[in-house]
Amino acid sequence: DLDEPLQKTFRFPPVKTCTSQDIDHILETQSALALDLGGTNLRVAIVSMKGEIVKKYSQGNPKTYEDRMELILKMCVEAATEAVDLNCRILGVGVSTGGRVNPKKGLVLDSTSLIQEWSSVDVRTPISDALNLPVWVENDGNCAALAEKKFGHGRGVENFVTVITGTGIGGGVIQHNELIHGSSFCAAELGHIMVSLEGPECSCGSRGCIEAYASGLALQREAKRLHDADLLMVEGLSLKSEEHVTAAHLISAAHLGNPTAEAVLRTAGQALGMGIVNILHTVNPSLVILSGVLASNYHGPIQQIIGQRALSSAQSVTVMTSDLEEPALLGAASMVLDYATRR
Ligand code: ADP
Ligand code: BMX
Ligand code: MG
Ligand code: CA
Ligand code: ZN
Repeated sequence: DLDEPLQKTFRFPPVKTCTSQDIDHILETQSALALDLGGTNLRVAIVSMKGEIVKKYSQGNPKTYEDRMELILKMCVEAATEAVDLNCRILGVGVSTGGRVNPKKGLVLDSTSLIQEWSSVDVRTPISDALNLPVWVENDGNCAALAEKKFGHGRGVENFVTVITGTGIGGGVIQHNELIHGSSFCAAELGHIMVSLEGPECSCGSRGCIEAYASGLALQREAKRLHDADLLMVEGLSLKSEEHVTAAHLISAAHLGNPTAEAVLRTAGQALGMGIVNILHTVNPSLVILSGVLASNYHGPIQQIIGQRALSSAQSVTVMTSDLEEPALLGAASMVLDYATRR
C-alpha cells in the first residue's frame, strides 16, 4: 500500500485477469521424477517441491543393461503420464544409482557386482531423449546426503556424513556445505572402508570392507550360513520351509536371544563402528546420519565404538538415525528441484 505520491511515481501495469488456464497452472505442483537403482530394487517416484513422495513405483532391478534400461524408460513414462492426472508438473528427472558416477556427464563409470552390466553407461541420454526432460545423475549414497541436507537432519549442517544400508552400504560426505566427489568420482564410497586385513569377501572384489560385514547382503549371507548349520532357529522365530532366509530373520533371531545371531550382529555393528571412526578421523564431521533398513540396529553399537576408539577431538560428533522415508529418492529429486528454483 503506497502513499499517493509514490503511486504516481511508480506506474503499475494494469492488472491482468487470470484465465482458468493460468489458475490451473498455478495449482499444479512443481515436481520431480526420481529414480533409485540399488543392488536389489529399482524405484521411481513423483516427488513434490516439499519433498513429499506423491506416488512410488517399485520393481526388482533387472540383471542386464538392456532389461534395466527398458524397465527404467517404461516406469518413467508411466509415472510421467500419471503425474498429469495427479496435477504434478514434472520439471526434470533425478537418478540415484549405485556405482561411481560422473554427474557432469550423467555417466555411470563403474559398478561393483551388486549391479551387473552397469559400467561406462550413459544414463542421461536415453532418459532425456525418451521424456524430453533434463536429467541429473548422482551416486545413491551421495543422493542420500543431498536429501538429508535439504529435507533431513543435515539442514544447515556444514560438515556431515551419511551412511545408508541397503543391499550394500552407501555413503555421502558433505564438506563446507557441498558433496565431495574426489579426483575421479570415487570419494565417499564409504561401504568399502576396510576394517580388517582378511575378513569376508566383498562384492567389490576386496575383503574386510564394512559392506562385507554389515550390509543387508552380508547379514543375509550370515543368516543363510547359520540356517545351513542349524543355528538360526530360536523359539518365537517363524520361517516357513519355502521362505527365503533374509537379514530380517537374523535380526529377529538375535532379538529373540539366539546367541550365534547376536554375535553376528555384534560383529557387524563393531565393523561398521570402526569404519565410522575412520571417517571421523578423515573428514571430522559434526554429524553422522544413519539411514536405510538396518540403521536403527546399528545406532547403539556405533556410538559405543566411537566412545572406545575415536580420538578425543572426534568424540564431539553426534550420531543420528534419519527420519526420511527414502533418502536416495529424495536426494535424486532434490537435484531437479534445486536447479529448477535456482536464482
Ligand atoms: P537397494 O539395495 O536395492 O537400494 P533397499 O535399500 O531397498 O535396496 O534394501 C534392500 C536390502 O535390505 C535387501 O538386502 C534386503 O534383504 C534388506 N531388507 C529389506 N527389508 C529388511 C528388513 N526389514 N530388515 C532387514 N533387512 C531388510
Ligand atoms: C555398493 C556400490 C556403491 C553404492 C552402495 C549402496 C555399486 C553398484 N554400488 O557399495 O556405489 O552406493 O553399494 O548401494 O558399485 P545399495 O544397493 O545398498 O543401495
Ligand atoms: Mg539403495
Ligand atoms: Ca557415495
Ligand atoms: Zn568392498
